[in-house]
Amino acid sequence: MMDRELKNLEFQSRIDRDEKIEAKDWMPEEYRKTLIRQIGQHAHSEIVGMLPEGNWITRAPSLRRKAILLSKVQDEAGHGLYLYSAAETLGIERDTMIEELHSGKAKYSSIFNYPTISWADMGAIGWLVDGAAIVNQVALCRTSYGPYSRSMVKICKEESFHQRQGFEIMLQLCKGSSEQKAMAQDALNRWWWPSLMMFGPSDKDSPNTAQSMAWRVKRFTNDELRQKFVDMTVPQAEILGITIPDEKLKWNDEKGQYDFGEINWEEFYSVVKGNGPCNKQRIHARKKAHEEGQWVRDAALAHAEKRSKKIA
Ligand code: BYC
Repeated sequence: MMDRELKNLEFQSRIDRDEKIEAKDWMPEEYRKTLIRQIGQHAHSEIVGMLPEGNWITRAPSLRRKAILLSKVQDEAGHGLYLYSAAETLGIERDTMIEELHSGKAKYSSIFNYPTISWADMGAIGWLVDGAAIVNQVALCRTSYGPYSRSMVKICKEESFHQRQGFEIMLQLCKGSSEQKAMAQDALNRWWWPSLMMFGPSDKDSPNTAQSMAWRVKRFTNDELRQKFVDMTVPQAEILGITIPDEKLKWNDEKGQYDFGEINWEEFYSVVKGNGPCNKQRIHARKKAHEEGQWVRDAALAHAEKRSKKIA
């Protein structure tokens, strides 16, 4: 048997025993590539994900809301940093990942290409988008790559606070005037379907799922996680007293889960390809921030060089 084949077999049996793979361990090149792709995309999503909410920091309705939103958005920056660091352990440079985001080569979550047009969108994002992120990320706490799995544990703790703050905004609006309740309903109408799309294409159209499941990079398929999210969220909408915009949504007693309508996959692929309502705006904002931060990177490098000369 070839050396590589043997190594692959050994690697798979470590995965099957649920051992964590660490940065310096041998791994198949395709495993490394898959992780760089997924963790890189995940990191970019956190950073681009700061933009739609950042849009409301200056317009939050009270000082309390402003302080909470500000720290939530800062948390997202922290999540991005843990994830870039986790990806770097696989041998990719952060600069390369950032270039790939800016050139459109690397993806980020489709959800952040939708606009945030009212304060209720801050509630809907926390409740639905962070809610979907938790369902996905709790599963990723058991992913096979050690550095990714450990960063997920820390991120999930903060994410559950984010989800509750979003739900609380929705609850306040739903207990308020009829105009406020209508704002909450409108936000749910606009964010529901894009939130379901966050889980990715349906299993039959997901090219990466089978291999990622075999490597235990993913612990559940896209459709399994989407179903968990729907089952968890429907009772929460009932508490709020607002209606999920899906006529086909119905409890299925036999399966013990909710049935729901078909996702508009045309819209999903169009957003992923760069043609969503805000794709261009988001990449423009990221490039501008990167260029404007050049002096900070230059200063940090100059400082590091000076220190290393002193130590030598
Ligand atoms: N948007 O074979 P598939 C957050 C791509 S941030 C765009 O199923 P995979 C938050 C996919 O990359 C949360 N692209 O892929 C932050 C693949 O393309 P490539 C972000 C998508 O990787 C701030 C192709 O479609 N979470 O929570 O097995 C404020 C085929 O898909 C999307 C993560 O990134 C999408 N929605 O499964 C608030 C979680 N879906 O790369 C909140 C980590 C799929 O082959 N990532 N694509 O060209 C994952 O769990 C998996 O990568 C996915 C996709 C489930 C997303």
